[in-house]
Amino acid sequence: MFTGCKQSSQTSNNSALSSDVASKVYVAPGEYDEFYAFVSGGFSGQLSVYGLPSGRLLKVIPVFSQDAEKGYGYNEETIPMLNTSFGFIPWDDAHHPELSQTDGETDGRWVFINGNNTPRIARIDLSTFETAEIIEIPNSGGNHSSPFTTENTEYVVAGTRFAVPYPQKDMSIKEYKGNFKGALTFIDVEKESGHMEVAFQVLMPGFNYDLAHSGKGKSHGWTFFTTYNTEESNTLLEVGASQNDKDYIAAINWKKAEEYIAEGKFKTIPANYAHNIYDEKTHVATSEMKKEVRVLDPAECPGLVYFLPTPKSPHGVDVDPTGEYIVGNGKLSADLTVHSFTKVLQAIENKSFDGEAYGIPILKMDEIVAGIVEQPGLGPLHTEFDGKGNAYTTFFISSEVVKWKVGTWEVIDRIPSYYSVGHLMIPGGDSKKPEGKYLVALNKITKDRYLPTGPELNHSAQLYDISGDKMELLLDFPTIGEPHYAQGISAGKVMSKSKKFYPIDENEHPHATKSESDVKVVREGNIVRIYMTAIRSHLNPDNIEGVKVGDKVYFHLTNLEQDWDVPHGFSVMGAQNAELLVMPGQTETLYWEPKQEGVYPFYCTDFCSALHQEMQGYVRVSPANSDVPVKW
Ligand code: K7E
Ligand code: RUQ
Ligand code: CUA
Repeated sequence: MFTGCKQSSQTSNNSALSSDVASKVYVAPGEYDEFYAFVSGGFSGQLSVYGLPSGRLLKVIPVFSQDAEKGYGYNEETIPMLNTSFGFIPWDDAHHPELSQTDGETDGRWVFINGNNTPRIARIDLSTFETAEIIEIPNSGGNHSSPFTTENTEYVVAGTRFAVPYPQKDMSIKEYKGNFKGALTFIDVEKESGHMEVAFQVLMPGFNYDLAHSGKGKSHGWTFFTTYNTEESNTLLEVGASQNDKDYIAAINWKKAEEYIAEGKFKTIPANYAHNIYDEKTHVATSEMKKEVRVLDPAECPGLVYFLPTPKSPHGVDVDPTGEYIVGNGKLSADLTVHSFTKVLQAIENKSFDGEAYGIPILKMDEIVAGIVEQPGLGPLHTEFDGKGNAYTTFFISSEVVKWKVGTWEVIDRIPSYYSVGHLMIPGGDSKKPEGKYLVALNKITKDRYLPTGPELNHSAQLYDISGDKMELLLDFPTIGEPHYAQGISAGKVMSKSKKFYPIDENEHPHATKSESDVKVVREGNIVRIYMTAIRSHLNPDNIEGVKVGDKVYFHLTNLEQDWDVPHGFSVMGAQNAELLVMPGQTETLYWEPKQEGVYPFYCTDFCSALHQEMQGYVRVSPANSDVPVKW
């Protein structure tokens, strides 16, 4: 029997919430949140932005997927952003947002995110909250251990999940072992502009490379990647990947890699990958195809890579704020293994190896382990830090977050998650300076937490207060797509840089119309370009004649507003490509192929003023052989 609004069994534990919980998440109308949270959109291909502690959704930034709401991937300016060596790919699976860092601290300039399926890394500019750049990763498959940054954003890394033939070619899958390779890619990020270039790849054995994190402090200069399927099995059905009771964390000395590159110890191999940049001045994206990549072979580069044995298919690898401890979250293990970076360096110096794999030395596990967190839970996936000497690990199977002490390895608190938590996020929790006030658990299963919405429920995030000794659950909020990782940053670091509009006199779009007196319609063969402006409250020109069936029509709409939050939208009846949503001072282009004669209305799609409904007009479409002249 239905007994009221509260679902009886599962939510009963909410009665344990203390009475001041509501005030801890209450952000009064008109007040700002304390933190931004950037949450991956998983299979939505996007990145969502929330305020913490309120859990309010502030924005969805389209990255790898077309977004009709903003015209992203539909307008002519952003279509090239989704170009790849496989053609125009308007979808991806986005997993790990990662904020740029300076001196190991989040700096609020950019956030990077990986596309798994068609290997790509995007950079989002946090002054505009727009995707500024996307680079494809060559000879990679399932770009999962990405895009973790180094301490000064010298690089973001992109590790392949799947080993693939390198370079790609047709061959039998049965010949996987020894022939398929895993490329770990280091992408150079330019200090000022943030522009990305593939600096080099390290060609690794055919394992699966799952996750990564770079060193910091004393381990600055190194990046750690977890591996699974170190048996190099081409099938993971049944036993498959879990035969070995230890897999490895691959430790890459990228400073050493830079030396080898400088000495010319690399091979240049053919590669085919797209690099797409959204130009800051024109607001037009261009796509360039790159043709080769520099590759380092660890067997020929001593000191470049070491393997750290780590029990049972480690998933996340997380480095504590000092850079000393490297946590391997062995997802099939009951314990958490923590390595000491100091001991790793000693073992390397003593050449105390336990054999090698493909020329890569394997360290002895008992010589590098700093400590073991014993039996903290089941199915550890990811760990973050609060900057006060504590670590927090998610346990997928036992569905909880466990707090433990770095150095003593004792469990000091645990709290359930609803349900089956994957990643977790503490603002700055993977940097040198965590802002350890809140923790967000990103859950895989929602079930009875929200009003039922049919078979599919939005994934749930949960906000915990971690400022005291005991973790406290404060809030549930739904997310978009599947949230894998997230990043958080105190609001002040971002909002001070946030742009309010684009100065119209700096608009260098090739088809901009900077004044209403310059509007026009131009025919070149069967191409018709309509140079239109929008300002409250008219679209100009609003009566257009001389377009014919079969023409290729470009509406180049410039928004002349110079004020915060006054976009104008645009679409025309029968438009094949969604709409435009043009920011103040910007120009965007809607491409349209009229298929039938008639008179077609168009209008502004964003309610912008009292006379918004008056922002409308008509375009007349005449038969292909008509002699109606172009007029406006
Ligand atoms: Cu653990 Cu793709 Cu980071 Cu999801 S992965 S949980
Ligand atoms: S109109 S305010 Cu369609 Cu009522 Cu929107
Ligand atoms: Cu412009 Cu509505």
